[in-house]
Amino acid sequence: MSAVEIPAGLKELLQGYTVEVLRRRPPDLVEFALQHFTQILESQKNDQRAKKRSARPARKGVTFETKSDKPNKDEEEEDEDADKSTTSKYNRRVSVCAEAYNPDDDEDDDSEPRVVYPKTDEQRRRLQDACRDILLFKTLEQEQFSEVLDAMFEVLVKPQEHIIDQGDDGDNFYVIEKGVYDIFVQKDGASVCVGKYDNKGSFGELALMYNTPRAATIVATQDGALWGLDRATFHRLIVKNNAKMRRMYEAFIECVPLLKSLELSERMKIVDVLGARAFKDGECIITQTKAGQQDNTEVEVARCSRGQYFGELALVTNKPRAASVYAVGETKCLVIDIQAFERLLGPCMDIMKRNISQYEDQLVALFGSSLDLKH
Ligand code: 1OR
Repeated sequence: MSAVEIPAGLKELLQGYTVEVLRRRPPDLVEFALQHFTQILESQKNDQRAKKRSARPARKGVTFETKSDKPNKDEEEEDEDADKSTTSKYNRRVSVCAEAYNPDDDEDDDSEPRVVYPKTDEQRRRLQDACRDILLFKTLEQEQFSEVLDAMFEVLVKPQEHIIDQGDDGDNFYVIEKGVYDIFVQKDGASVCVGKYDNKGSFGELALMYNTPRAATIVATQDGALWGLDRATFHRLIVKNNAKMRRMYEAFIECVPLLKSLELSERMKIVDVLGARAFKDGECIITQTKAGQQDNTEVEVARCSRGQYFGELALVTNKPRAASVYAVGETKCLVIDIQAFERLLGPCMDIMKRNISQYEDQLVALFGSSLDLKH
């Protein structure tokens, strides 16, 4: 028979419980045990948090500098600006008021100091790659995006390292460059793994957007690399910009005929997934699939303008792109990816199909022959 190993601390835990039972003589031993051990757990957690706050490891390879047109801003403003040194980036905020952040309270936008972490070309390239598909960055203009990249700092993490702990105040937003990260959420007093990030994506936006405690715990499962963005810059560039763009897109979507058949709530969901892309005069936006085609001359068959749409045909029919689309002048398009298209535009499918029949009529008129676009 193998010897049974008694886990360290078990004796003390049970002794402590027994002493408390004898002292207080509770009527329900199980319920008392629950209270007693929950209290111990909570105080352990608080200790760990306090330790973490005071001894957060300095992150590698980053230096910090701030740029501002008006460096002497009022001291009573947000404490983010209080200590901008190399260590401040990972400090936890001590307190957060429960008030939700209002993106319209931006009277002092220009006086916010600009945060810049200098980067090598190689770091910037890696950062740009990691940020390419981050939804929250999609509506940024080039200049703002560049400012966000300037402000991001590299965070190297080790296996089992907690990047975020549920219940803490939000300090940074994180974009994943590499590594796998488990997501834990407290359920009935236990920490449950509810998902993971696998080498891509971002997390930590909720607490910063809504001024709430962290909603989940994020733990690295292997060596990883993240890019952090501090709370103040996240507010200034992402939250405010997204609120502004959202208002603009909401107004725009209201006047897109195709989307009129959607419920208001459905239209709002579309706003959540829109990305913006700008094209230069003559730039190709969609390329016709030319397999087996003999004649390469292109003929303009239609021109779309504000409020109209293109690119749906191949998605509806699951067929190759039937036409090329070029920008006429400087243009800006709102883009919906295929997953969101399928998920959210179902109710518009009939209208799209009806319009596809009109393409066929147009083609007959132009070329005198019918192309079966729908089947
Ligand atoms: P945060 O600032 O609250 C924790 O810090 C982050 O974990 C959070 O932002 C999200 O970016 C990320 N529920 C809440 N937060 C989540 C979840 C999540 N998943 C990732 N985060 N759920 C899991 C969904 C698979 C819901 C659990 C009930």
